[in-house]
Amino acid sequence: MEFIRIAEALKAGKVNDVKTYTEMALSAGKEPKDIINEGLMAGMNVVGEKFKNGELFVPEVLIASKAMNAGMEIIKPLLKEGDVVSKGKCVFATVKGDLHDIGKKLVCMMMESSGYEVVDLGVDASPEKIVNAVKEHDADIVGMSAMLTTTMLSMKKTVEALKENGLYDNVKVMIGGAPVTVNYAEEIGAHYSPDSTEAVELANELM
Ligand code: B12
Repeated sequence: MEFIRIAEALKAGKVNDVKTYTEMALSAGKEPKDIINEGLMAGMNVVGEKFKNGELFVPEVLIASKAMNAGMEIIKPLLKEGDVVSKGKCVFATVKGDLHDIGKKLVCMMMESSGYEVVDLGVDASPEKIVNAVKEHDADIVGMSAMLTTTMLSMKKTVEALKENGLYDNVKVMIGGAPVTVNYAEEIGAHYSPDSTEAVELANELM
């Protein structure tokens, strides 16, 4: 019952209700990892599917993700080591010269709710910044977003920089954004996904 209430409140983007029901579930003795998996993530998975099918739009997804984060903030300090098994470490960024971040944030959020650890470098990230973050965090996946035809070129530069630094063979590169195509991804040595739900499926295949 507690889990259903959390999932329903998350789907409706009711941030305060998600907080309240999460706290109530904890008071009722529910395990933090069950609250995440059967409450928060169960709700978010439905949101992801509906977004993919065109039944929900960006503002609703952003509000749902805010509700998810509100629940996660309460749970995070209570998680025991081993409760959440990380599927892999990812570094995400919108590439140099590009300030669009709504799509990238959605992808990051879906990856996190699917069990990946995500380091989000924000927008306007240079190849050097991305390379340094991959080194620092020993990343398994690099995700790059570009929304402008002009900034797509920075994706290629970043792949080249990963190669020059001997990192390319140890990391999977995923790219996306409105002007990006599967052909471009193949050309530069990366993997493509058209949206956030398929991005998670792609990451699962690559890992
Ligand atoms: C919102 C928006 C803005 C906002 C951005 C706010 C923000 N915080 O992001 C603002 C107003 C700042 C803006 C500015 C500009 N914009 Co603008 N913008 C848009 C708009 C309307 C929507 C983009 C969006 O958020 N879509 C919703 C999200 C959910 O979709 P998405 O980003 O595509 O992401 C999904 C997938 O692509 C994929 N994905 C995305 N990233 C990644 C990464 C990985 C790794 C993977 C696997 C998948 C993936 O998954 C996401 C979720 O499903 C688009 C129009 C459009 N049709 O795209 C124009 C658009 C992208 N903008 C455009 C332009 C020209 C500009 C400006 C140059 C305008 C100007 N003259 O100043 C500036 C550039 C600023 C800069 N340097 O970046 C053009 C680009 C044209 C081109 N082909 O180059 C577009 C296409 C509009 C148009 N038709 O002209 N913009």
